[in-house]
Amino acid sequence: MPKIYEGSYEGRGLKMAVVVSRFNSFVSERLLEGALDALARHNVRDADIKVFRVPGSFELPAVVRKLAAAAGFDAIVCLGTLIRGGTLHFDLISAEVFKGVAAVSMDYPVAVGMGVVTADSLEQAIERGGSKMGNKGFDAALSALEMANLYRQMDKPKKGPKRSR
Ligand code: INI
Repeated sequence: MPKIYEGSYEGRGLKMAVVVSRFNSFVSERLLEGALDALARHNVRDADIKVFRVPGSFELPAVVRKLAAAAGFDAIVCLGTLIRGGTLHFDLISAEVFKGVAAVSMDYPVAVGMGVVTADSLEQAIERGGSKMGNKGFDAALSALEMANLYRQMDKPKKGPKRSR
């Protein structure tokens, strides 16, 4: 049998940061509720969760990077809501947010859950904030837990025969 590495959703003892943008707060606050619900259901203690609020999604990557560099967290959950308007603004911000957060997840050994909704309309966004299409904040928190546990497994020292000197 091959040795399989796979993270569980167990959150006991994990230190979590949640970064949420206030823009389109009607949806983003539902994402935050979903993320906190997922963490509570998987045994993360309130005392081990810190929530950071930023003005808009554009500000998410910078704060996620600062938290990753501070190294006190096992995982960071990133939440925001981008809704397409009539100009290029949405496309420019969305691309930077996703690239920026992805770069942090590759530059630092910390798990990052991505729960930024990108929608063509408010209706689509609401569907992803706890209605028809689930809650992307809940999903992002679960992914963050799984990845944090996977990293823990990958970092465990390998068991093997003791070498004689
Ligand atoms: N920020 C969002 O989180 N969602 C949006 O839909 C959005 N739109 O469309 O403008 C948005 N803009 C604000 C941006 O993220 C910054 O906060 C702002 O530009 C100040 O730096």
